[in-house]
Amino acid sequence: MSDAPVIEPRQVWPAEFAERYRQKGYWRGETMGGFLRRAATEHPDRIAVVDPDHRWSYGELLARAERAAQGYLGLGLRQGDRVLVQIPNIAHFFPAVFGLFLAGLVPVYALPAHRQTELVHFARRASARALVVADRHEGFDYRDLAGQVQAEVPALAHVVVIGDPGPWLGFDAMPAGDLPLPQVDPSRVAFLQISGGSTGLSKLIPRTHDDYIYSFRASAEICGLDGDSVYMGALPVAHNFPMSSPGVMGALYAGSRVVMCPNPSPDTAFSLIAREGVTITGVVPPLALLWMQAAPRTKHDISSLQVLQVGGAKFTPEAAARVRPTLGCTLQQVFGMAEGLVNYTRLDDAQDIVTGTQGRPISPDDEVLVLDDAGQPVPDGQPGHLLTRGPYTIRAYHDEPAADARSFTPDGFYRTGDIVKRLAGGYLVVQGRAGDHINRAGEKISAEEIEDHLLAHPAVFDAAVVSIPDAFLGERSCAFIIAQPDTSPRAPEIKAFMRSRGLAEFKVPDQVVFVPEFQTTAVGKISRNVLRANLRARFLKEEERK
Ligand code: OOB
Repeated sequence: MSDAPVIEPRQVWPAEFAERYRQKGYWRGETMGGFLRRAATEHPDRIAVVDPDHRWSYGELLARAERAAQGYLGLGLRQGDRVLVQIPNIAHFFPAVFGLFLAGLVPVYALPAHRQTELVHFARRASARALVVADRHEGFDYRDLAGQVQAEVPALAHVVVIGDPGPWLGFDAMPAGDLPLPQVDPSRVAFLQISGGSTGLSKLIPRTHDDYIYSFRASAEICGLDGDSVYMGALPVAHNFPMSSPGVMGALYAGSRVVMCPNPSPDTAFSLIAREGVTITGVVPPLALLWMQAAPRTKHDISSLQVLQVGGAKFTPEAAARVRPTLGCTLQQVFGMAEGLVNYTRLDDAQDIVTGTQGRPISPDDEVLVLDDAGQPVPDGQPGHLLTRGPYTIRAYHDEPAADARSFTPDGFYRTGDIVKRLAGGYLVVQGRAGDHINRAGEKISAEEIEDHLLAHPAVFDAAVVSIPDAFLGERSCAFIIAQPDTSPRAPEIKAFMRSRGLAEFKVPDQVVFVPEFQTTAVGKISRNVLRANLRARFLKEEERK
């Protein structure tokens, strides 16, 4: 066991805010486990969750979640304990996480793309006591990864595997106890989600039952979900967008059907849309481009699709205008963040709003500031820094005092790092990022995190990672490297080295460029972000000349 002090996740709004959010009916005192119980009582026989191999009613889903809750308690896990989960888009995602909620346990959501380095960081940060994974998915064996993680974090006392457990404990073989399930406080932290990690390593985001349920209940209303809707999880559902905007949770809350799509390739996704009559799903811009390209030639009937949500990264107005003609459905742009604030274009908005903006906030109590560099409000239509606070935006990260001091103002506004323009009616147009991160097809990469890994290579003297505009990915990553004297590393070697560091594949630089030096100013040292900006500018100029 490590000796690091265990810090309990908490998320607290000042009393006058909490009171207002309750009084206005945003926070209703429901819990994640509680809403599933209600849904299973109200419509037990309605289909809740489908994947290519399973089809469970709300009643069956609840029964499976209750069994899992007993199993977790039977292992000795106790209310408030954190459990790292890395589960791809399969039906078992739901009994696994609702089992945790019912047992008062706190899931920590890793993405399927995360590897050893990331998982070890999350497990340590959260002081997790168990890890729940699927056996294999899309050719990758998560049991091997679990072993590597547990070897580094022995405090992870249990590894539970959905499917063939190999050397671990099977999800269905957890000891069934008959302990009473605990009362869960809706104002407490329900789970920890992963931040995009704008600087350094990803931070953990504590969301409460009250605030999160408000965000997906209101989202489900905005998206018109009801008992006839069929929501497909195409992106990995551990991510905030497909989880709660309105995502799988909003769909279950509204009594809709959830279809889990194992991978978002047009063929897999279109065949599930046709088979299950999917009415709404969400994708990142590069996937929207792929789907639009594939749609005219598909043999699948995708006419059930009414709404395609696109978010996570900027969708160009030109691409946005092609959604209805090619896919025959309404586009909804979604601009959100795991820290809270989510904006939607509304389904009845005028076409220029839908194609030209990233929507407006969910809540009348979402406070939005657009400020200049000096912290003064800019007029509508001018670009500025987006800050926000509200009934589902966090006031602090989990155990990150230094990041909190940077990311939140003293009066509780979250500095999103996004540069936006606000238009009449509160609609926002995303212009870019203030900080140094790369938004690669919706996956956020911190330049600093990647530079630290590059510097660990013996032939790397210095490294700077920047985003380069990319027609398909939106942005790709480019690592500028100064080699150590008398060494001549090559790009494939650097990429292989990065893979060997146990990182998610999307963090391996797309491009590696060796340079003799980083130009500094006459004064000498310049800040990393100025350096990155200069490198990017020079690179783009040279590309243009070619
Ligand atoms: C979503 O959440 P995260 O936490 O992975 O990333 C948040 C960041 C935003 O700060 C912004 O920089 C970027 O992703 N972003 C967009 C965008 N949606 C997100 N940039 C331009 N246009 C958009 N439509 O990505 C997320 C969470 C909930 C719903 C939707 C997206």
